[in-house]
Amino acid sequence: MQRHENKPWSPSRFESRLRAVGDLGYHDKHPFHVWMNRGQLDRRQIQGWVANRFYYQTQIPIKDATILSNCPEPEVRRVWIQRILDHDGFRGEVGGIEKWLRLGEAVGLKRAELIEQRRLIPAVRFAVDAYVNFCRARPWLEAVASSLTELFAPALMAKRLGAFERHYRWVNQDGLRYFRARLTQAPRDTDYSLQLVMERCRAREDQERCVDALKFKCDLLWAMLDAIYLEYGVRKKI
Ligand code: AHQ
Repeated sequence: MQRHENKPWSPSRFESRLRAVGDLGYHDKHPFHVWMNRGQLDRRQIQGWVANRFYYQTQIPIKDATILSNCPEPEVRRVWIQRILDHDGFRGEVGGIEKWLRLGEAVGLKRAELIEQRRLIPAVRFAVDAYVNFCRARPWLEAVASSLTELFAPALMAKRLGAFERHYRWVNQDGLRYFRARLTQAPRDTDYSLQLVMERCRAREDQERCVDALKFKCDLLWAMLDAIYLEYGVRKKI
C-alpha cells in the first residue's frame, strides 16, 4: 500500500500545486512591477529595467539550447526549438532579442549600451546565470517545468502594455512589439510545457521536483527585480 506522502498527485492536484507557486511568488507582485504598472516609474528606472532585462532575454535561447541538448526525444526537440527561433529570429523574421533592442532604443538607450551590458547589475547577471546553469545541470523535464512561470505572464504582459500606453507615452509604441508578441507566444509555449510535465511526471517525487523547479524560477525572477529595485528604486528614494 503506497504511503500517503509518496502517492502521486492527481493531474488536477498537480496542476493546482504548480499554479499555487505562481499565485504566491510570481514577479507580477514585486513592488517594482507594481510601481511600473501604476505608472510610477521615471525614465531612469524604466531604462534601468530594460537594460538589465536585456541580459535575461539574451540568455533565454541559450537556456533553451541546454534543454535541447539534454532532451533525447526528437519530437520534443522539434517543438522546443521554436523558442530559440522566436528569440534569435528566423528566415527574415525579427526575433525577440532584436525587438528588445528596439525597446531599448524606444526608451532612449543606445543599442551598444545593451549589447555591451554597460548597465548590467551583478546580482541580475548572477540570477540569470543561475537559470541557465539550472537548465544545463538538471534533468530536461525539470528545466521545462521551470519555464512554467510563463503561465502567469500573459496577464502581466497585458497590464504592462496598458501601463506603457497610458503612463509612459514618451516610449515609442514600436518598442512594445516584444510584449505584444509574447501575448500569443507565451500561452502557446506553456500549453505544450504544461502538457509535457503533466504527461511525463507520474511519480510523486518527480512532481515535487517540478514544483520546486518552478519555485526556483519564481525566486530568480524576484531576485532580478530586487537588484533592479535597489539600484533604481530605493536609491532614488533616499
Ligand atoms: O520575455 C519572456 C520570455 O521570453 C520568457 C521565456 C520563459 C522561459 O522559458 O523561462 N519565461 C519568459 C519570461 C519573459 N518575460 C518575463 C516578463 O515579465 O516580461 C516573464 C518571464 C517568465 O514568466 O518566465
